[in-house]
Amino acid sequence: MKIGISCYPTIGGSGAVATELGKALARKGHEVHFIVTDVPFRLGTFVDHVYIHEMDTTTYPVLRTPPYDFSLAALMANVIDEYELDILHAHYALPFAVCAFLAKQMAKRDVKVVTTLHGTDVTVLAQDLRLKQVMKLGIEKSDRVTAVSQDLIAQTKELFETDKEIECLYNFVDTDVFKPRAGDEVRKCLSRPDERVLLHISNFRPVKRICDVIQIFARVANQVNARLVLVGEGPDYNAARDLVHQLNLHNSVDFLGKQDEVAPLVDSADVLLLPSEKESFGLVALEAMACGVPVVGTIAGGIPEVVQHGETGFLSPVGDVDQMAAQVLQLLRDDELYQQFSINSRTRAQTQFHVRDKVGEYEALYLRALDEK
Ligand code: GMT
Repeated sequence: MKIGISCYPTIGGSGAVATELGKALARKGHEVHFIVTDVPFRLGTFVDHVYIHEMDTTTYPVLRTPPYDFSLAALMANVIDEYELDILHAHYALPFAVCAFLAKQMAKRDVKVVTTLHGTDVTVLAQDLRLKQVMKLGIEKSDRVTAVSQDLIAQTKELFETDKEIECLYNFVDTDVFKPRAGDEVRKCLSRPDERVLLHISNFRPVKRICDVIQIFARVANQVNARLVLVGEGPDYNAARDLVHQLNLHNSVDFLGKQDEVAPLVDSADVLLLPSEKESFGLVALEAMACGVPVVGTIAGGIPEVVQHGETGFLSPVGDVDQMAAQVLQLLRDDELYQQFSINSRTRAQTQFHVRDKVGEYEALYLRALDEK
């Protein structure tokens, strides 16, 4: 098949999933065209059968804002016709599904539009009633719609009051890349030999509750020798730094900023913390599980569909930092329990969320879309 993919190329779960999907499809011999504003961060080195079409938009003094979405739709239409695309896969309802709808009207070729909902588009952007109308159009005019968890499907149906069929296609992980610690090199750089390592990776948006991460760590570090590694940047970065200083934790908390390649960091951790208040899936939780790293997080959104409470990690109500700290301590103090959770985590990632299986599910979905007149 010839497949176009449009996504946010910046660091984040949706961009990572879209890019890994494109790479995996290309490795299976499909022709993949990324239609993007920048080269996606996870693309890495050259991949055969992958083509990048970078968008350029018009700026002119009379235009108060560049017509970004129209430029993207026009580029999509060009790529559809020029490269004879069969499928255009939009990751995020806004703007990509809407641009794809526009492109379909402009293109001469009958491309099928598949939209994948990743969460923020539905749970945050749809709060704006004007955007909600536009997003609803994008969703309903797509030939096929998928969401990354059952929870996100339920939320989408309720928020948009739509009967549109939405299929659940879980995110996936390459368990050859995310695997239990290969060597101790990164771990040695991150921490002292006697320290336990807690890790959090996110874009530091308020929904990630970064201050809860620090409060959990403060309680854990009070009992055991531990280090907190924070990866990412975002709006709550300064609040996080302030809290670390206020709690006098600056000698045991490291801010690593944005990192393109997270696998060596994830596999160096003992526990991943994900205390989000909204999370459609939690890709980083899956990546941790693939590395055999148990997750302590919240019963929020799609997290319980990824992390099994009492099997691969522990989940608590949002904001219950005391309980989450107690759960981290339970894992760190009980070697047998820790080993069992670690094995369960890796097994679950390999059997339920393997890239090979999920890419096969996307291919089947594309073929079903193409079968429809
Ligand atoms: O978590 C974020 O804020 C980034 C966001 C994104 O758009 O990349 O992640 C969303 O999509 C990921 C991939 O499907 C999911 O794993 C995240 O759970 C989801 N984030 C939220 O729902 C808050």
